[in-house]
Amino acid sequence: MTEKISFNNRLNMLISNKSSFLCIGLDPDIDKIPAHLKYEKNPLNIFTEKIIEATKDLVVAYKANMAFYESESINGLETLQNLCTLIPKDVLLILDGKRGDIENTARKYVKAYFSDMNADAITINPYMGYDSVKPFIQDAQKGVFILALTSNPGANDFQNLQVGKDSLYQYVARKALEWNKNNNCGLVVGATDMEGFEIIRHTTPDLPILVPGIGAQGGDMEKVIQIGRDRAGTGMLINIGRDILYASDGKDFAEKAREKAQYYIKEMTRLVHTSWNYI
Ligand code: NUP
Repeated sequence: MTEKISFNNRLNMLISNKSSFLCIGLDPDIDKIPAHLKYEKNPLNIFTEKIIEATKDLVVAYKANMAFYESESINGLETLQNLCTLIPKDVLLILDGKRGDIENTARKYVKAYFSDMNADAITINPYMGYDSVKPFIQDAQKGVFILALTSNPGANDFQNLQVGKDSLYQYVARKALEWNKNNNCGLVVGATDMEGFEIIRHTTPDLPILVPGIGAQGGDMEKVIQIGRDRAGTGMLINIGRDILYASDGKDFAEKAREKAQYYIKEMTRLVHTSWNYI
C-alpha cells in the first residue's frame, strides 16, 4: 500500500532530501529552441525530452507553463502529454495555467491536470474566490500555488491595493492559510518585490512559496534564499526557465542546460550556508 502524504509534506521532504530548491521552468519556445531541431517532426517534443533527460536527477520540480504548449496546437499538446510521462517519481510536476473558474468548470480542470496528466500541483488565480479553488484542494496529495504577488509590472495594478489594513497580496496569503486544511496550498510570489515577499513570509511562515523571476527577469536570489524559506529551512521552490533552457542554442543545448542547473544548485547551497534564516 502506498503511503498517502500531503502535497506540502512531500514537497518539503524532497527539498530536504535533495538539498535544493530548484524547479526548472519547462517553457519550450519554438522561436528560441536550437535551429537544428526545427527540422524534426515535433521540435518542441524533442527539445523538452532532451532537457528533462539532462536535468531530471538535479531538480525538485518542473513547472510547465501551459501557454507554451497550447500555442503550438497538436505538437504542443502531444509534447505536454509526453512530458507528463517522463517525470521521475521523486520529482514534482507543476502545471502553470493560473486557472480559476466556477466550480463546475474547475472540476474539469481537476480531471485534466490531476487525473489525466497526473500533475502534482497547479497554479491558481484566486480572483473568483473559494468555490473556484475548492475543487483543486480536495485531494491532499495534489497541491495548488495561489497567485499572491506576481513578478510582472502589472502586479501593482491590483495586488498592492489596500484591503483594510492589509495589501491585497497579504489578504490572499491569509486566505491561502485558511484554505490550507489539507496541507496542500502554497503561494506564487515573484522575486522582483522583496519588500512584499518579506511581508508574505511573515504572514505565512510555513506555506510553500513558488518563486518565479530569477534568471531572465533579474530577481535577487540571495535575498530570496535569505527570506523565502519556511521555519524548517524548506518551503520554497525557485523556478528558473529561460536562463537554463536556452543556455546554448547549439547541439550541446541539453548539456549546457545541465551545467546551468548545476551552477544554480551550487549557488543556492552557497547562499544557504552564507545567509541566516530570516524567519
Ligand atoms: O508572477 C509570475 N511570474 C512569472 O514569471 C508568475 C508566473 N507563473 N510566472 C511564470 O514563471 C512565467 O509565466 C514563466 O512560465 C515562468 C518564468 O520563466 P523565466 O522568466 O524564468 O523564463
